[in-house]
Amino acid sequence: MDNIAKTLAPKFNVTRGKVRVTFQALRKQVFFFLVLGLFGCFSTPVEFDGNQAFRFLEEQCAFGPRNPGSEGYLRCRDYLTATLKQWADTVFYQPFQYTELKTGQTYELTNIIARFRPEAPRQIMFGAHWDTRPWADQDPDPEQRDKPILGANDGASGVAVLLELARLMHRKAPPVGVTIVLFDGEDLGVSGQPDSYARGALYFAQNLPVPKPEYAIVLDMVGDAELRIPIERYSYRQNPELVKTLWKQARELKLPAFRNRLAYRIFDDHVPLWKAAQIPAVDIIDFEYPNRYTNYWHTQQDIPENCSAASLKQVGTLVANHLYVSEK
Ligand code: 1BN
Ligand code: ZN
Repeated sequence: MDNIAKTLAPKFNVTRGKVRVTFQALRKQVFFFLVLGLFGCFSTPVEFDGNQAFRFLEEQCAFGPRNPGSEGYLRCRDYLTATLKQWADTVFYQPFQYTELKTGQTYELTNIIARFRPEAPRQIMFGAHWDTRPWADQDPDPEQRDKPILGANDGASGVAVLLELARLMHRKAPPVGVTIVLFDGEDLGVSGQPDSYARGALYFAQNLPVPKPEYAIVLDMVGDAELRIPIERYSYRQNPELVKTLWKQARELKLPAFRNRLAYRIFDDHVPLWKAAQIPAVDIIDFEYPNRYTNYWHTQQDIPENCSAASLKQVGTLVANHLYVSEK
């Protein structure tokens, strides 16, 4: 018997034919399981490398704007595919078409899908959009509004966190099966027509190429250097339990960006996942970029300098701990 087994083995006393466990041995056992239980509750948080995630953000931005059809888009698609292939069990494309409303142009688009432990009985999913907006239509300078954005935050940030999560899952297999979907065609929408956004998520949900996951966590605009993430309203409607679990976990992990209040309603990739496939999806999004007084969203100011490794680390820490601690 090894030492632990010896410590745990109760000492028996035989009195008038009855087997009795001595009080001392029982006390030792209770103490041991108490300590074990405490370690179970407060297991070491998983380390997430925010600096590495930030390098993934910079690498995407180094291709320039990644709006559909552009040179940066095609080169970035190859980069994301090759990067995920290093770590995932399988990587494949889901091609689709979309005719954009502003110019009438039809685009060939691609969702990029990477799977980890596809044989596992339980399956969950993480998503982020990899395309960037073809127009900086919110830019204060009218001259800039027809030019594409760089999309450091709106595009690259969510993907960067998921690439680092993929690298982590290669080193330590996740406790459940995980599908990462990098959606295309999220940002070809026109104002006032929410259905013209999130086209890749809609196509994915209408043509599920993987077994339906139990739920999805979508990341968008998570790189803002002034990160504040309230609870997005569609998320709370679609999956209140997951929202409560995530925001509680953020409090326990002392991640100050996560704010315990309900805020805006954003038609993002999580909405078609729920509407078209009943995947209860939650969006982690900071829509006030950088704050309520200034707006870099859909402008030429959506650049790496306005994002931070510390912000990516907070979001990555939450999703990694959710995956490895809550789902264990
Ligand atoms: C998020 C980032 N979205 C676009 N870029 C989704 C969105 C759709 C936000 C409509 C506002 C309005
Ligand atoms: Zn956008």
